[in-house]
Amino acid sequence: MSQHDWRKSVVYQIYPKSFNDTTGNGQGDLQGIIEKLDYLAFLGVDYIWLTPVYESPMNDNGYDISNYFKINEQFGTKEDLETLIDESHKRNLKVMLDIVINHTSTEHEWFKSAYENKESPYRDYYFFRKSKDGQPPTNWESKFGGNAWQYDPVTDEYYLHLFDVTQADLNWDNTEVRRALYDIINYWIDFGVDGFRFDVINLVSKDEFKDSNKIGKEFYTDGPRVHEYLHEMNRHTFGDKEMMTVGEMSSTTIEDCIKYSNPERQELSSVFNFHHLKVDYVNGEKWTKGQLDFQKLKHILMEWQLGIHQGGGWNAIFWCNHDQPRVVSRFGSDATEALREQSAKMLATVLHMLQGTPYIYQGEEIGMTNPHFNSIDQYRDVESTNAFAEMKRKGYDAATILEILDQKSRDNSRTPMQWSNETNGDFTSGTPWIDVPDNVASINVEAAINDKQSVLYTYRRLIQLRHEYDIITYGSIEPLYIGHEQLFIYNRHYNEETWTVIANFSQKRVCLPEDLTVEGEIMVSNGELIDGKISGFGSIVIKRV
Ligand code: TEU
Repeated sequence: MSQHDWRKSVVYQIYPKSFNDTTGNGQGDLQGIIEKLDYLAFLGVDYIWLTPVYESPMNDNGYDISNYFKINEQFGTKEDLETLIDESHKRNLKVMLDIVINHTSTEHEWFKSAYENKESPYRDYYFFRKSKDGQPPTNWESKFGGNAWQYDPVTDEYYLHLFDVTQADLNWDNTEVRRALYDIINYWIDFGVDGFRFDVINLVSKDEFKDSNKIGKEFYTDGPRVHEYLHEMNRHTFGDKEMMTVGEMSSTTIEDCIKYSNPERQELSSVFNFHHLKVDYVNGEKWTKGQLDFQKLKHILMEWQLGIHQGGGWNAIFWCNHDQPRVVSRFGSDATEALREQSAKMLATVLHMLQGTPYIYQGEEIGMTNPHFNSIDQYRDVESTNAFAEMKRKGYDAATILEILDQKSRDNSRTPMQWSNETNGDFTSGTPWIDVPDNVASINVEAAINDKQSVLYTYRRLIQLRHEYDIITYGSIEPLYIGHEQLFIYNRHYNEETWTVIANFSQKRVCLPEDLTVEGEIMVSNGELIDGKISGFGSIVIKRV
């Protein structure tokens, strides 16, 4: 396989609003990203993915787009983005943009024309439907709480919004809509970007509008025409170009993800799924205080690794993104500095030795933690504030709600990037739009660069290994001792070679299984192996000789 095969790449996700502010307005910007490209080149990643930077009222931090051809002034200008792309390319970094086309903002021209006007040529760009016996057309729930239909009083109809009320779902069954969306993608291809991340792209084909006995997911997830649409999109846009694409797939299946990402089908290059991150939900409910179900985590990850490998698809692999709490606080421990360091390294190793394209979310590479906010006033995210109101309505006491938010809120990952131990972590010279965690004094990029034993150097090493050894990209996977209560162990096989990955998910020393030998060359490790025991949150990767 070629040196330049995109499958050997590692992606770094940037949430521009929280990355680096150069204007002092408390919010990050494109110039701020440009300033930090040398750092990303030092880390060694191949791609950066920017979450949406288009014009937007920012009710959902840019996932509510009002103009796909304009850059949000808060982030800068088109020239800034051009410079960002050029400067990235000089450093061998490629740039992916986020494409949000399941819905537009209700501030988008199309929606503004369609709303309160049945005769608008854009009315059929969205889903406007009549009420059912004075009730919304269906009982589907919005992913951000409440019914998924909003009333339009002038026309006496409702429009569908699977997310916030200001994010109206687009009608992909209308060929004109699809054509308009392909124009957007082609515009950014011509602009010079190298790839795309497609937001909730498996929700674009809606089935019948019928009541559900759950929340409605079955009527729009991996819907009836979704594969046809993605194939069509591929053919009309990036399909024959050298572009890496990844689709964000909500509540999907292995079977569908093979279809989305098997190259023969010409849909997308790779897929994100979230099943392995729902392992601390109680009875499948996000807004609960749960604990990691370690067996479930291993089983889900392995099922997806094996299934996608066999079906010729391709996984995007990740622990963190802008919607998820920090993994070190979540599946590791941030109780002490030593536990944080060890568990962050162990989690990095387990993930980066899997097959697929690894994504690193800004700050993960230095082991950033959840901020542990203790007041609702510190939260900004619309989903979190809605959930807070909903839990209050249900009678939860404030302390319990705060504990749940501390564990589950999307704001856990949206706090500013911690660059140094200066005021506000040197993220801004002004007042940050969301608080900087107290631990910025010790957890920051500057400190991490100066300490060769830091989490940062483990990430660097893991990226280098992927670039150097084909087994990590192409090798098959073999789960071992899957029922073990503390250890996550697997082999990778490629040609005649075998690598073994051993990771301890507990704080305590744990005995290795008796018949597991540790002979071979150690490729990366944290912690120690003494008398057949592996240290708390230790991990080791052995190349068998
Ligand atoms: O997220 C889709 C999505 O369903 C989730 O990750 C969601 O945030 C979570 O289920 C809530 O519990 C994407 C974006 O990543 C997210 O930031 C946007 O808010 C959402 O789409 C709407 O565009």
